[in-house]
Amino acid sequence: MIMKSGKLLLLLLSFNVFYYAAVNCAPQTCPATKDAKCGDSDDWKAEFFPGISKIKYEGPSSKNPLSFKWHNPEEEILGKKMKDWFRFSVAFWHTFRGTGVDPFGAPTKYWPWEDGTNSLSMAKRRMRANFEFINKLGVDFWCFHDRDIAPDGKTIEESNENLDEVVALAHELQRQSKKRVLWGTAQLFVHPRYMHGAATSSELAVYAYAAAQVKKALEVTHYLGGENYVFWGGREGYQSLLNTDMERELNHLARFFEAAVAHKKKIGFNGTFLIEPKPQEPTKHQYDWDAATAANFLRKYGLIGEFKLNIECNHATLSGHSCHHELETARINGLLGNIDANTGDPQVGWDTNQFLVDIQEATMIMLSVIRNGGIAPGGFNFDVKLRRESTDVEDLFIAHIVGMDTMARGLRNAAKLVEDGSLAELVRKRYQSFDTEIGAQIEAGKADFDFLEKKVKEWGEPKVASAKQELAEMIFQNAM
Ligand SMILES: [Mn+2]
Repeated sequence: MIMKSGKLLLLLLSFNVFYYAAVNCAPQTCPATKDAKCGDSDDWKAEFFPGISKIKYEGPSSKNPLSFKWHNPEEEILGKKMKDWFRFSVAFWHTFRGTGVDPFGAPTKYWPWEDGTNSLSMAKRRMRANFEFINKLGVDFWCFHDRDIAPDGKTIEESNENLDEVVALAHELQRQSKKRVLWGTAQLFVHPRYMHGAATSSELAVYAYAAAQVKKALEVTHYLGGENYVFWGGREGYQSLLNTDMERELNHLARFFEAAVAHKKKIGFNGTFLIEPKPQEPTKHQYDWDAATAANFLRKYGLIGEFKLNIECNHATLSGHSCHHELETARINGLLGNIDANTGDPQVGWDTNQFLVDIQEATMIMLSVIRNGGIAPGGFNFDVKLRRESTDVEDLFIAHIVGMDTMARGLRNAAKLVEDGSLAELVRKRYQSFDTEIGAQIEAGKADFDFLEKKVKEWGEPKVASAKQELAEMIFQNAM
């Protein structure tokens, strides 16, 4: 019973958003450098990551943990630079707001530049750290939630002013570094006002508040040159159908998205809108359950041309699918827009947001991306956090490096499979009975049941060929 309620608590609470509580109970850090560096100012005289220089490609034989072994950004694979296949992005919320707090334990990470507050000056110092990090890591993009980069105010006006101040700094840091926003988003799940949801809240005033927050988040994403905008409906779902008008909530969600599309056009924002499916956690049932559910929602409400999907691998496995399945479902519906490159743990039942280090999984992901002709204007966002027990500053780099190297190995392997062609040939052969005149008639919708019944009488019992699954697995594995 204790185990059971513990697990339930984890399911409800494990998204890493408890830094507000965490910050409040964290000791005032800046231990060694308190006088020199921390305080009311966002000044930080020294480097945030001293002793770590720009991460370079050193090749597979390198033993240097602060180097790429497989990701060689300028190298061409299948006619495209590796960096352009991936468009890697750092997620501000996990990398700079993650504290290691979990439902049973206090924060474990006290980065030297943090002063234990959620002040505006701290937000700006943290933004400078973000840009030093992405410069040294050598990624071109970053992603953010509004409330993670700037503190919530007492009123929406105050929140917007805080956001404007931090965004102005980010804009200047982007100009200096030539880094870009892959996507922005609004955090519509931490504040208690969103306890019933945001666009699907039973409270009209909360729906309006969410609209105002998304309006501002869209505007700052546009100002920062964001290439996409994401909707992750963390609390857009239900805990019980007994007290929920599901039809009305879904209608409200569609109206909310329509209004977002209208505002996007009004301000001239050309970025792609992305829905991020996830089946549950923190709600019992989230409306954007998986790619197929989200696609059906978009079709029903006539929004199919206005949105694509941001597929997150850990969300895929939570919904009972593989990441490859979700990517293929999005791709064949023309909806593959972005990938949140992470993974779960097969022995743990919640959204652990771990760095993806499984080379076979990375290869399957890259097979989908190659079939999709790439992922731009989306990219690979590291919606990923360090384990609670990983507490060194350099772990932030090591984790991203192994995540990037894993995807790079996936791309190299997938390219081998594409160039070799045996797997594609196996699939082609499997369906070759349809590469006939009658097959063409069926696929064109010109073969009615009377005609097919006549053929069956002519042909007799069909000969059925082997699916050759193990051969497919052998070919796949030989590319690793
Ligand atoms: Mn995500």
